[in-house]
Amino acid sequence: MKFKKTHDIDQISISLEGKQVVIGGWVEDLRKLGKMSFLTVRDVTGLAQIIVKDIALPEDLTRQTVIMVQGVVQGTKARDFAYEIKAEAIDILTKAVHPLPIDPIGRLESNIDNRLNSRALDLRNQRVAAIFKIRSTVLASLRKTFLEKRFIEITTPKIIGSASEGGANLFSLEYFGKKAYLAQSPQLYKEQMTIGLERVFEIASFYRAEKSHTGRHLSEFTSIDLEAAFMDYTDVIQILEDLVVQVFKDVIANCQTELAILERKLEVPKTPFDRITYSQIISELSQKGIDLKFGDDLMDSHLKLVGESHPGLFFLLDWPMSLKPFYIHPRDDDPKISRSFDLQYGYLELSSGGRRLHDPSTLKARIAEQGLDPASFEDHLRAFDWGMPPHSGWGMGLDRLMTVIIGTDNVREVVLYPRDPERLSP
Ligand code: AMO
Repeated sequence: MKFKKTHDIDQISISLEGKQVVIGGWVEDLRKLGKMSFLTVRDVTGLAQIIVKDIALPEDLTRQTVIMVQGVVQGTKARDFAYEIKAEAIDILTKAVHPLPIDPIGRLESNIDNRLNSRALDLRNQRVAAIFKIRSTVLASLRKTFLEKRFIEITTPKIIGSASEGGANLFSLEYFGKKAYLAQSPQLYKEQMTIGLERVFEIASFYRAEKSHTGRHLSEFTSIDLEAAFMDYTDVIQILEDLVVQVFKDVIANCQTELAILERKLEVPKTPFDRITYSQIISELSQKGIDLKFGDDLMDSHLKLVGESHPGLFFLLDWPMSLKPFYIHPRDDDPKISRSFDLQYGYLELSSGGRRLHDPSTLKARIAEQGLDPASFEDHLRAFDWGMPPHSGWGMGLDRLMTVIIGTDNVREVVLYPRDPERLSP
């Protein structure tokens, strides 16, 4: 690099007229008009017009080549720009080799597979970059709210020795001669952490070996997890509602440019979100001619119908115990009903959670009842003899939340390098 970059493009304005600046970026467009050339150069913050007049334009300057431009800020007649930079020197840093696998400006549409195969280049498309800038704002917003509510951020292991939730959806791997698994959730660890830290959260990747080919399932997804001592499921439901509303507010406040690029009009969801019980849903479905008994799971086709009558955000509460994992607590007034919930966006499940069993003997009985091997929960169960407080929590898929914010039905759009049964690279 011959020059030292002085400004991001959005830090330059006509108030710097006559001043020398150095920018670094990628050639987006290139037009020659007689002895003059116009370049547009983009960095992560914006697009600048460069006028090349008194110096020679480097030969073979291809689109997407990385350059640094030293020049002087001046006024412009161009409609789309508030200033231009008259180039004094151009330093070519790395040439982009053509033909490029996709059109990074998005003038020519590429299918999602080609785009994902060239993801780094895909990010030069402003619509795609906007999605990941919004994702960063969402993460910052979540952390801010968790910390304000006095939660402590934790990091739990992703390589584990036995299944955390039971079930068969685990990736296994060889671990120094032993069998290990990739964690499908931080469930057991986050529960244990309520002993020492009381209120915890984690935002991390987890792994599900499900052969699902849908717009909402990935083999590796980002989970936002919360667990809190001395709270019931209604308390953590309220925290989840506050958190989601704050995310919308922060995205609206901080991502106007990105939302405009995406042509996305986002509104703060109305509160309180509806709280609808499983039994209510069963009777709604029966009015639509679907006859389900208490204890039947809601299949995709049922959830689609539910989503038609409840298109926005709502909590689906009080699922039958028989449909819930071993750690979920029953209601005192009816032990067949659990203190559990899902957060739905129409038919899409964004989060699930509930009050947990904290009494070791009840928990052991539930593990056996569900046909799980108590031996594989030995380490976990020991902690329940050390003063386990009553606690509740939930897990929410960040990627699914992002699809709601962006307005897409494919989770692959909001994950940089999605992993699914067909996709392991790049
Ligand atoms: P659950 O299995 O329902 O609950 O997962 C919680 C949330 O994580 C997201 N999610 C996924 N997102 C993308 N691809 C997947 N394959 C995938 N699987 C799950 C969903 C889902 O609602 N331990 C409990 C949570 C708890 O009770 O605290 C759990 O993992 O948005």
